[in-house]
Amino acid sequence: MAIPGKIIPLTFMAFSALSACAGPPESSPRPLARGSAPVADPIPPTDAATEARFESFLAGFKSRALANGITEYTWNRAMADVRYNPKVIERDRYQSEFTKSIWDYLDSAVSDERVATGKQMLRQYDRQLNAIERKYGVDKEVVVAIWGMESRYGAYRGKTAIIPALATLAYDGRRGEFFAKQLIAALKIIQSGDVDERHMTGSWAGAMGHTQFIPTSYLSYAVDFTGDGRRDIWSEDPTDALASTAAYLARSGWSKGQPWGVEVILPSGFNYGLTGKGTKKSPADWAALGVRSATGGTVPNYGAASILVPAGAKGPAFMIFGNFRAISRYNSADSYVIGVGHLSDRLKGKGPFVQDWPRTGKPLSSKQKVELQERLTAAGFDTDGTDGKIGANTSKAIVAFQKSRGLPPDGYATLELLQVLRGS
Ligand SMILES: [Ca+2]
Repeated sequence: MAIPGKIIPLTFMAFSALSACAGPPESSPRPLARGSAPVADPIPPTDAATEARFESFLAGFKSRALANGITEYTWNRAMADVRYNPKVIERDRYQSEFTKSIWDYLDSAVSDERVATGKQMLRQYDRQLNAIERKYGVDKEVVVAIWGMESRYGAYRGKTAIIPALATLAYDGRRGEFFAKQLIAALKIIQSGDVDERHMTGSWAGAMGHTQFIPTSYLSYAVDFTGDGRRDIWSEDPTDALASTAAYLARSGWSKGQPWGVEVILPSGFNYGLTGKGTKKSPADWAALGVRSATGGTVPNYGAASILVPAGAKGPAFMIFGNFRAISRYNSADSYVIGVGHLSDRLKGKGPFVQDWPRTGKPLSSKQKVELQERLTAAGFDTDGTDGKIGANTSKAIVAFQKSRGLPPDGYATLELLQVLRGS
């Protein structure tokens, strides 16, 4: 998820994680596995006033933790050395400003190096990956692709001590309630005996281990695949983490044998009003509208599909299936899902995209997106709010505006479009 060197903004796994799974009782702490997690980076100092406010926040938070089933013993042990981590807040502020075009993102997400390393990992962990695929029915290449995206195959699992990081973010309050829940979930993990507070490391925003599970996702989906009684996603051996990711996708509705999506060519004169996740048709119905596979032939009937044009009419188009949604439970950004999907295809030996991206265009900044929404709404094309995020309502408004001006209605937000609006 959101660790340094990763590109997607604000990425968090399944907010909707459901029940906490019943871990082993906390009364019997077991010795930790050998070769365990990286040692956490030291926490830089902060001013005394902040530290004091933070301490008093934690004193208040303790009763909430206890009310949620955390024992006095776990709290005292896990919180003993917790300090405010100013670095985490720095990262949090920086991350929220980050924007990148989808092609720049995919260039690094699915680099030749990442494809080559992924293939090497498929060979190295062949036995474990085949066993995981058999058990969960999720393509091993997809699991490995997520591993590659989340931590560069385990190389960047993160060395931030998780409990202080989550406590700092819960105290900070920008997304305080989210991180308060993660903190309680993290304490539950420690209480279960799967890891101790010293070995619970990860990225600054609480994502942990090879496939960067946040604590609530860990509680819901992590599995012990090695059979040592411990769900260990932190140590060198990636087996439990990879199996946990497969379990997560299986529970997110993964359909065996179905691709995430297929690159397609849209016919000239295609109605871009039909693009987006809101419209679903069978591959045969899309074929009847002139949509064909980019690599030739017809798209097999994998089930109901939508058409995505992530960079507008001038870039590649994709026919996406239910498994696109399953991957998006891991991280909801379309570019992330396309990155995982494409990397998995490359790991299966398939080639790069047939169509190229419109690389001359620059992505809009958050500020420009807000301006676009304001101008659209003022011009009578309601975007239903101006949050700086281009969602379904804004796309619809753009399509309506483009139609009114005789522009190709692809619903895609560009600087050119903003300039047209500024001139109107
Ligand atoms: Ca294990």
